[in-house]
Amino acid sequence: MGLQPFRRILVTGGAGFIGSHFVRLALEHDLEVVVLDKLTYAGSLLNLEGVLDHPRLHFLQGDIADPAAVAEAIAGCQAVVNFAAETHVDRSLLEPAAFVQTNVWGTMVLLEHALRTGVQRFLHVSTDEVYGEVLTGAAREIDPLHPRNPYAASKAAAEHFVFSYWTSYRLPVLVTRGCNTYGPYQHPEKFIPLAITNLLSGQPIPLYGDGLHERDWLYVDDHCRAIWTVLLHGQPGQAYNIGASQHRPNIAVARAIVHLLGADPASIVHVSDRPGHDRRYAVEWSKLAALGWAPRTSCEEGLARTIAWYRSRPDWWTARRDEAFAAYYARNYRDRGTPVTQP
Ligand code: NAD
Ligand code: TDX
Repeated sequence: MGLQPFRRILVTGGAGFIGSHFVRLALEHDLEVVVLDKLTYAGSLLNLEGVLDHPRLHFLQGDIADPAAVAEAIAGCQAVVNFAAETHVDRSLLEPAAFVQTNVWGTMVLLEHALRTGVQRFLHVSTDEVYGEVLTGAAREIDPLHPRNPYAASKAAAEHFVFSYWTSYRLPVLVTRGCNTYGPYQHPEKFIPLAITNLLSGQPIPLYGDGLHERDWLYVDDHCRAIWTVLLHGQPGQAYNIGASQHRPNIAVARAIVHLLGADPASIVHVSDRPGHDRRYAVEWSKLAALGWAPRTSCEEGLARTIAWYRSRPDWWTARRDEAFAAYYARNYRDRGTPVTQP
């Protein structure tokens, strides 16, 4: 496939964290970008600041599970990139139904419309969590899926439908399984922005369990370039892992953030563990490397950039953090018996 095959693409969830970075990347290329986003608590037009009035960007507020909204958004598009999802594991433990509705049923609605309109590419953004915990080594794309929390289960279920549309109807699908991603515009419910904004607010970092759970940390720009690479050069019907080879136990990430912010090491507080907390994720990403992609940002460099952004943007995160506390964290933390207080 040539380097610039699409005139118009649909990006669902393009007002969320990774989706909004991807929209910026896509607009650097000569194509029209349609964003369909429900603007849940996790999405915001502010995430698209600077490009919202771009002449090649078309924003539609709507639900991927709503056939009428999807029909309108997908018209004239040659490719779909599906970021839209409920994404927070802790929320999925409390309210799993929303995860099935958006992540599974919403994906089904998109697949149906993609089939009807005959798109050239349907890229579904999945996650390394579908493999379940990987205690040693690294998961390969051919490994079986063993999701262990409701979020991961909904992402795995969606993938099964996506691949069934390849097998059954030859819809040209692609799946990416990215590892833990961080950077500007990430909702402060997720670990790295939560740790940064808590310290900036004079609150401790609540570390689940012993803090030795390990994740591979991918800077958001690298994740977006990986998705772009797969969209253009991936083979239909295939999954591609996206890793960063920047594995760190959570406690090391917390210590790095404390150090970079010059905070008191005693600000790291162990709290009771997340139920069913996956001990370790790791993916083998040579299949994607063969398409010419490699991550460019080290964890240290990415963390420094991310901290600088959150330092400069309390206008972006303060209300989100307060809302998360009010709607969710107060309850979650109370259940965990942590010393964190609602601001
Ligand atoms: P996010 O929670 O920041 O954004 C999700 C976006 O989807 C929001 O803008 C929200 O409004 C929108 N949305 C939710 N439900 C919708 C619906 N029914 N219809 C339309 N829009 C809807 O998420 P993120 O961290 O940017 O993740 C994006 C994608 O990448 C997700 O599919 C997620 O599973 C996947 N992923 C995330 C990570 C990570 O570490 N953040 C890692 C691997 C994969
Ligand atoms: O307060 C916290 N304390 C803590 O110790 C939070 C919010 C998290 N953690 C731990 C749990 C995890 O081991 O930090 C690690 C990262 O947690 P999250 O940011 O919630 O991410 P995770 O559960 O690993 O899932 C993330 O990566 C895969 C994203 O949220 C998913 O959308 C993505 O698919």
